[in-house]
Amino acid sequence: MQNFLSANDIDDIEVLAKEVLEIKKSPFQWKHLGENKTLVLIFLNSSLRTRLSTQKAAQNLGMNTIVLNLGQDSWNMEYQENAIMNGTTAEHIKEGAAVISQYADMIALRSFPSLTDKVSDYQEFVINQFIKYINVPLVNMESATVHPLQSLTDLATIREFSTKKRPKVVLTWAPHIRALPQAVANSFAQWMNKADVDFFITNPEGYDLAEEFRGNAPIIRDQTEAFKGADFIYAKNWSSYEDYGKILKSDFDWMINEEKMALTNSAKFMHCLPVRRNVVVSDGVLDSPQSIVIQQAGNREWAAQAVIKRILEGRL
Ligand code: SN0
Repeated sequence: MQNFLSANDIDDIEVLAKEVLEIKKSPFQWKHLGENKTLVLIFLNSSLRTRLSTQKAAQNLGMNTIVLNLGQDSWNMEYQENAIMNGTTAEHIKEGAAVISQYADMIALRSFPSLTDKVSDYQEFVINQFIKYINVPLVNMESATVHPLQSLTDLATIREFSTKKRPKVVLTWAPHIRALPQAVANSFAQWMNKADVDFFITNPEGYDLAEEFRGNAPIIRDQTEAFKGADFIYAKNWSSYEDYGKILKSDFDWMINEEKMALTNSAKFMHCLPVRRNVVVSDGVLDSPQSIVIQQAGNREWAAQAVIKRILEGRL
């Protein structure tokens, strides 16, 4: 089955990023590819960009789309095998997933981590339970550990805005008031490690990402040092992986501001959104011409279209 779960499902991510930018130039020439086919989008969590861009991408390819907010519009799903279902869950994933795939030619799923059970989250328990019981391809719209549609968009956006062949790209941890998943940061690191860029990570102690995602990327403890000469600043908060799901110390000194951006090589500022103003990043940076967050979000549509198109063509 051709699932799009992470960078590991793609032979050459740079080629796919090029396809994203090609599709952007002329997106409506494959209307017949998805004719009479249906994409069911399942959300276990909130979504704005992913919800809209993935539907629009599928529609650009001629597909029908159905959106299901699981547990809100439908029955609460049970994921554990051999569960005695005398509690709050009314439908087991065995029937639920099998039934959904009766109506779908492709399924897209968003399922955030629990942030309490590290083993289950990092084994991708929920998305794997879906994969086990569906019989159509699955597109990951952010799972417990990764957000590949976002990362593909990020790589394409870097290529679109870069004046250099090999730009310096810095992933920086930023403050937040809530414990957020590591997925966006994990995924960005995984893609950047495979891309033709000079990639660095800066985060406070205790916030190192899992080795399987950060790879050999240098971790620089001094944020201002990391920013020097950067061509792209990619900001994101994440909760601790080591002390799993915890906020160790809300260090608001790590907010991205104009002073820090001035240390860079006129870097472009990127964030996956939603972003909390004046917590993660100052108004001054977000409202400056250096910020490309809106263009980045716009590219979500073409990235989703590139992935869905490849699956429809059977060449993911
Ligand atoms: C999610 C995350 O993984 O960090 C989705 C990002 C695409 N972000 C949030 O949950 C932000 C919520 C908040 O309260 O700011």
